[in-house]
Amino acid sequence: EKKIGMTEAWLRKHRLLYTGATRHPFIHSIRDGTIDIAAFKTWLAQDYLFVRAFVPFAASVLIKAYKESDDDTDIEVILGGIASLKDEISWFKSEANKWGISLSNVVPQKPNKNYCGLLESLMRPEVEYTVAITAFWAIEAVYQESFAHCLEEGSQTPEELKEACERWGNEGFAQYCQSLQKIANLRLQKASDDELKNAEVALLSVLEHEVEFWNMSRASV
Ligand code: HMH
Repeated sequence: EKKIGMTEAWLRKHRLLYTGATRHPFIHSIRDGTIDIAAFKTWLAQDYLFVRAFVPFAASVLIKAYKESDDDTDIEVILGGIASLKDEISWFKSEANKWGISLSNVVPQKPNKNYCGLLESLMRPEVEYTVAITAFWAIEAVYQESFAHCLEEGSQTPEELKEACERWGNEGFAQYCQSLQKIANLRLQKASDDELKNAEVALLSVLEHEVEFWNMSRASV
């Protein structure tokens, strides 16, 4: 029998919060086709700003991996993630165009600002690699789990939203998230009590901000 990793143990421990982040009413409304398109548009514009802030955070995780990891493959996994962010930003632009949204005029809402503030705080050099990679994994995993749910058998996701769901719900993204989780688990196995505590706090912060981000999108209609 395979011993479960720390991240799996934490997701069990904080199951309610994790479910809140990955099975949010916003996600349910995509999946059952009742979503108000205005809410989707708000999400799209706000998430574009979030992703722009996520790039330097990802770069900071890469720097920490370079300095602190003894496993070369960590860099490759993180670099792959950064490379797909370039593609993601282009996708946001063309998707915004499709919906008639001007991204240059978007103002970040409070929950978005707060979430970007968390990213900023995790970018500080004194934040350990173990803590940063745990947060990085959690941020990606929430989107993977959420959007994959919209594509499962029996879902009634509107055709025009399927491409968005595919971005994070596809099998390749799922594997990338698993690679990040594996890295986090290996680091957490060797972490000090203090690092463990900080990583768990970071995970909880990510989950809370994700819930607020969905709430924001939904409240906009
Ligand atoms: C709010 N969380 C949010 N936006 C994203 N694009 C992701 C996670 C995944 O990259």
